[in-house]
Amino acid sequence: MAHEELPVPVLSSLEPVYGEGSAFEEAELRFQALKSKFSELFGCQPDVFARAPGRVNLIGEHIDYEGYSVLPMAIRQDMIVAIRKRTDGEKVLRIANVNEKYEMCTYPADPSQACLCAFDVDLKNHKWGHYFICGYKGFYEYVKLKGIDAGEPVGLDVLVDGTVPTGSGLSSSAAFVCSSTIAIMAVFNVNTGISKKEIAQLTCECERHIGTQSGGMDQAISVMAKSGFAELIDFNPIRASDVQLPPGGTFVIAHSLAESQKAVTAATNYNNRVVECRLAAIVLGIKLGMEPKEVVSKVKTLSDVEGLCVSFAGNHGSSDPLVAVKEFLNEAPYTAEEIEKITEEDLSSVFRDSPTSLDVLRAAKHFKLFQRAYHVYSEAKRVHAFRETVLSELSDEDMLKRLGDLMNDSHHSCSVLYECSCPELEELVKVCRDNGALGARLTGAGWGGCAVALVKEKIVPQFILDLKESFYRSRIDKGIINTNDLGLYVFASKPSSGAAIFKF
Ligand code: NG1
Repeated sequence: MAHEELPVPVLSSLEPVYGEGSAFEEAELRFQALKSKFSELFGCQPDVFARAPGRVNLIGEHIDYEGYSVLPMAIRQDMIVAIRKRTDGEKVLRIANVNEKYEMCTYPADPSQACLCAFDVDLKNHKWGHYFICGYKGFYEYVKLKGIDAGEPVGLDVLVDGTVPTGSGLSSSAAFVCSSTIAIMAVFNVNTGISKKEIAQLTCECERHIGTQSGGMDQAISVMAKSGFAELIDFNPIRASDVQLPPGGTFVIAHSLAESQKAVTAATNYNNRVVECRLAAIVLGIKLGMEPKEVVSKVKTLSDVEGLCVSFAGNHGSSDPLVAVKEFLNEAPYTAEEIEKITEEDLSSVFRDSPTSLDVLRAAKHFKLFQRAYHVYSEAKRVHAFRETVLSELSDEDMLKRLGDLMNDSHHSCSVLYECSCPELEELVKVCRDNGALGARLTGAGWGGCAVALVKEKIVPQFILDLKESFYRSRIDKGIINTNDLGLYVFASKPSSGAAIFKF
């Protein structure tokens, strides 16, 4: 059976996920600490645990929500959710964190209140516990849709332990939503018979409750990852294909120390780009002959009009959708009025069913359609070039060099065309390249967070030392970070395994 058709594994020991040696010992200590904190807080032991990893995206940025394939790998840093059903009849969810910086959050257990917005995920008052509620709301929507009887809602006690740095582009949010959703499914015994593929889709929809128009990459890799492999993730339908990375190269992840709060900045950053891509697709569709009314109702993403762009390119001796982008989209930013002349409809009416898109329209002064479409179509091609390079007959040396070049091109496009970089990331990427990386790029949504660098394995220790000197030293001196914490901000990473349920 294909890997994505299997259910999330239910394990009774930690080895299959954490391996042996020091990683295993560390995990054992973590689980013990989690159990004792749980009983200290709630007076009993958890019924079950679920873990889901963060990820680093190697290539394919800001294209998952446009329907294009991406190529991430899971990292060892993860989120563990310990959970039990309350037996005292109190219909309250108590969500605590081992890190005391995060205060305990409480919510009513009755899912119907979610529909009445009594505990609708409240963006104006963003709390860390909302990510658990994303999973909770999504779970109840799912069982209702599938006609599954999950029983009467009961109170839940939940304790969370995360090692994925937050706001870092390593998907702490998806690791949290996935581990929460899977823990809820496991505690209500509805996890058996549900494939990883279905859980990946469900958790993507769950995370949208936080208000970002998520594409699905993070949840897909967190649920479907396999130890030792990066994965090419396709969408519609979701599918994961193993990608064996060439020997001799290591991915080093380094934090720019600029934190990006994706949910809070959604209207000007993440969701803004989703809206700009939709507008670019709509304008292309109309310019390529579709009726404005038809385009507005049918065209959601740039992949929806790729066929038309390719046909147009075909008439000009090419198969590249960028030919149409260059012909039909202006490089100068568009005002809303300019786009409305083309769509023959108000933008607020085009997006009337999407409150988070209406927030974008209110915040935006103009829309850069040429640049966003150019990035998406070219980045989609780079993902396939990356995969083909890995499968090619090139020598390991040449292969690594080519992969590094593709990563550099991806960064350039993210920085210049998609404008999702920031000064700290620009400096860090340059420092990585100056210190011998074959390629380096921002990873994840950007606007802060981490860079990923491809480095020859034999120079990794020296590379990390050089990075410490040339990027982190001045920040340590300014007191921004502590020398002892450096290992949290810069580390080499191997592809780790996907989500799991633990019942001991
Ligand atoms: P981060 O912010 O790195 O978790 C986000 C999206 C992805 C993808 C990337 C950009 C969520 C949960 N994740 O990742 O789906 O669009 O940005 O490639 O919204």
